[in-house]
Amino acid sequence: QGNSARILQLTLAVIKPDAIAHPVIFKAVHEKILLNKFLIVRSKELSWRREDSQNFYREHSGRFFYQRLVEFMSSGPMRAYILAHEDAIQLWRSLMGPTKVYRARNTEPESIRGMYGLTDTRNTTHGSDSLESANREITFFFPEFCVSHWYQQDEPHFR
Ligand code: RTP
Ligand code: MG
Repeated sequence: QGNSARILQLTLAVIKPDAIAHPVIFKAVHEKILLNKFLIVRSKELSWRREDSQNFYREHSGRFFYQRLVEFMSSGPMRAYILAHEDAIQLWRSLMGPTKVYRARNTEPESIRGMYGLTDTRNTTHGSDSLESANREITFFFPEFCVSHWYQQDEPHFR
């Protein structure tokens, strides 16, 4: 990298209840964030009520796994992060690996889901999949955080 500035992008990452329930797994995932030199802009532990879970996953409301997804995501505490990095969205999604646990284990055994995913639903982490969803999801988890202000600041963009 040297002195060259790199443009940072924000993403929302969540360590889901299945991983928070196991401190060793939580620690391993958190260390992956640090090892990959993400800047942790915000981080908090929180729990969802059922309604929060339904609201967040509205787009999946017709899918066969929706009920179990809603139950699972409101079953216990999770940890949410606003992460900054060059190409943060793509980088975090590649570190997570595929959604389906059999695919993760077979094609990307070193990925987070490959190593720690329990089932297709209890799959350890969430990550935004586009700029639009990152902005929406950051605001969903951190309503007091202003994404556009963050991007307008010079200071955190270049390090
Ligand atoms: P995410 O939105 O959480 O980053 O995951 P994704 O794009 O990789 O997966 P998506 O298809 O959007 O599904 C959202 C979450 O629903 C749960 N899920 N369960 N067959 C199942 O039981 C099933 N399929 C998906 C997972 O928790 C997934 O992350
Ligand atoms: Mg998705």
